[in-house]
Amino acid sequence: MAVAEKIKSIAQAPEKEYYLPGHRTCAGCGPALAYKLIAKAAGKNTIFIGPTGCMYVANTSYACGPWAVPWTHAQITNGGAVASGIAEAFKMMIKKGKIQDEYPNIIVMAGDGAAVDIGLQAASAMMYRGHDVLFVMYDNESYANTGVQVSPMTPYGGATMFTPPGPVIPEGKKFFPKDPMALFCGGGHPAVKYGATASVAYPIDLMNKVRKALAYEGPAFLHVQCPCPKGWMFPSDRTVELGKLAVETGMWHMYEIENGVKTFNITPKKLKPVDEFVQTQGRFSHLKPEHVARLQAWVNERAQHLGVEAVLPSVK
Ligand SMILES: Cc1ncc(C[n+]2csc(CCOP(=O)(O)OP(=O)(O)O)c2C)c(N)n1
Ligand code: SF4
Repeated sequence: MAVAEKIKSIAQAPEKEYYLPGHRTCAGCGPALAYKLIAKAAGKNTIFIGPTGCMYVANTSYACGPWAVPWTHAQITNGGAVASGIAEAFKMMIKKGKIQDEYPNIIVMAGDGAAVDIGLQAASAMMYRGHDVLFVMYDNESYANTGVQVSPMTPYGGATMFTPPGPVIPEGKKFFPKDPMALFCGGGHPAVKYGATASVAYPIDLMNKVRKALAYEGPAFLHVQCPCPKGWMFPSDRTVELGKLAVETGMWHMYEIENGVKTFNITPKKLKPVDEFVQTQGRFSHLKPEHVARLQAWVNERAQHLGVEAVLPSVK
C-alpha cells in the first residue's frame, strides 16, 4: 500500500475530502467524523467495504452515498471475507498483468457488532490468513442502526433497548466489554503487525495511525472510539468533548502495538474519576453509587493491566 507522510498539525492535514457532505447520519455522529478523517488520511487510491450498520445505512439512505472513492456493501457477518476477496483479486490481476493499477488501500469500516460480535469470525479469518487489508472498527458501543441494542462493546452499566435497567438487573448491562486489541493484536493473529486504538477526539493521531496501518503490508487493525449522541444520550455538540473525557477518565486508552511492542500515545498523568464521564450521558443516568464504584474498579484494573502509568482515582 502507498506510504503517505506523517501529518504534523491540522494546518498540514490534506484539504481534499473523500467522504463528502450529504448523508443521513445524526447531527454530531462520531462514526461519520471517523469516516471523514479516515478517508482523508487514506486518500484517492482507496476502496471501502461497509458491513451493515449505521455507516452503511445512514450514509446510503437512499440509493446514494458520500464516498468519492469506490465503496461496496458487505453483510454484517462477512466484512473480513469480502475484503479478503477484493484484496486477492487485486493481487492476482496485478501479478498477471491484467491491470496496471497500483494496489489500493482496502479498508473495512465495521461497527462494533460487525467487528467483534456477528462479524468476528470473518474478521479473525482475514487477519489470520494475512490479507493486505486495514480493518477499522468504528466503536459506538452498541448496535446503533437497529435502535441501540447492547453489543460486546457496550460498557458495564450501559442502558440499551436489550439491557434496560430494572428491579432484577438495576445496572442495565451487567457484563464488561471485550478487549479487541488483545483479541486481534495480542499474539493470536501472528500476521497482524500493527494495531492501534484511536479516537475521533484526536484527529491527527487518528489520521497518522491510518497511514501507518496502511503502510504495513498485511492485515492491520484500528479500534476507533466514536461517541454516538443517540446511543449514549448526550447533546450532539459534545461528541469531541466526550471523546476527550473518555481518555481523561481512563474509559478509553490511546496506544498502538507495533511488532508486539506497545506504545502509549496520549496518556493523562492522573485519571479523573469515571463518574465525571458517567454524569454526561443518559445511558448511565440510572446508575447508583455502587455501580459507579464497580465501573471505577474495572477502569483502575484495566489501566494497571495495560501498564498505564497514571495516578488512579480511589474506588469509593
Ligand atoms: C445477519 C444480520 N443480522 C442482523 C442484521 C440487522 N442489523 C442491521 S444493522 C445492525 C446493527 C449493526 O451494529 P454495528 O455493527 O455495531 O454498527 P452500528 O449500527 O452501531 O453502526 C443489525 C443488527 C443484519 N443486517 N444482518
Ligand atoms: S445512531 Fe449513532 S452511529 Fe448511528 S448515525 Fe446516529 S450518531 Fe451516528
